[in-house]
Amino acid sequence: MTVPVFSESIESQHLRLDPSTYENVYIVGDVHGCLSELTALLESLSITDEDLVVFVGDLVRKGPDSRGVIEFVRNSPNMYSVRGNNEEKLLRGEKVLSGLTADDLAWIQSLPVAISFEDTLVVHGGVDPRMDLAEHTVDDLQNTRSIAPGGGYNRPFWFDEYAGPHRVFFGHTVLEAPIVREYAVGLDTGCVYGGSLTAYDWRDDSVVEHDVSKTVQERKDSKFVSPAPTPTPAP
Ligand SMILES: [Mn+2]
Repeated sequence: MTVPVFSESIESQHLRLDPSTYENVYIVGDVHGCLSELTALLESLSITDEDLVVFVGDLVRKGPDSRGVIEFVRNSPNMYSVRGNNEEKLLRGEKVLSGLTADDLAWIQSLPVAISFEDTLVVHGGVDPRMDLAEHTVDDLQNTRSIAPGGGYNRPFWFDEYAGPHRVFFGHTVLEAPIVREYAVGLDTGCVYGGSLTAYDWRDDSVVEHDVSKTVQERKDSKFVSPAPTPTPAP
């Protein structure tokens, strides 16, 4: 088992969990305020207090009920989330969400930027295979996507090149379908853009998707990323 090693400032925002104390373990993609979709997904999974639910961040913004999602996760002792770039925008005052209290913001501030258990690492954006994990900043963990010159949406993305040692679960990059590879599992299937909300059953190694019947916010198809080009071959 490889425990991730971060810089001191990240380590203080790294939550290490023990999955053995939970029955089922699920990791859930970007929720973006879609409380009813989240509730429906968790109901379909028959989640109880004995199960662990970890979110990849971006609980908030763009969808109809960010505050409701915050309340729901905050009041669920068996649920944890990393802080995504959209939570960070609220903390930095770059975006404002009406109705958020000082307590809500303090809770958002308290969220870790990395959660890990066994060989699993959950971050919002990703890890950059060109750097040592210990060199990553909050911004890196929340926003890493393209590692091509010019960045943006140019391939390759970090998960096309990353080869472990951790299995990194991430959101941030909106995908046509979940990406499930040996060392990278992408779970943002664009719930708020009329895609689906995806959970990964960690014990069963399987994907559970909840289809969203209505599009909450339009998104250009070009910004949905296809799972191609070439999956990392299993060694
Ligand atoms: Mn997102």
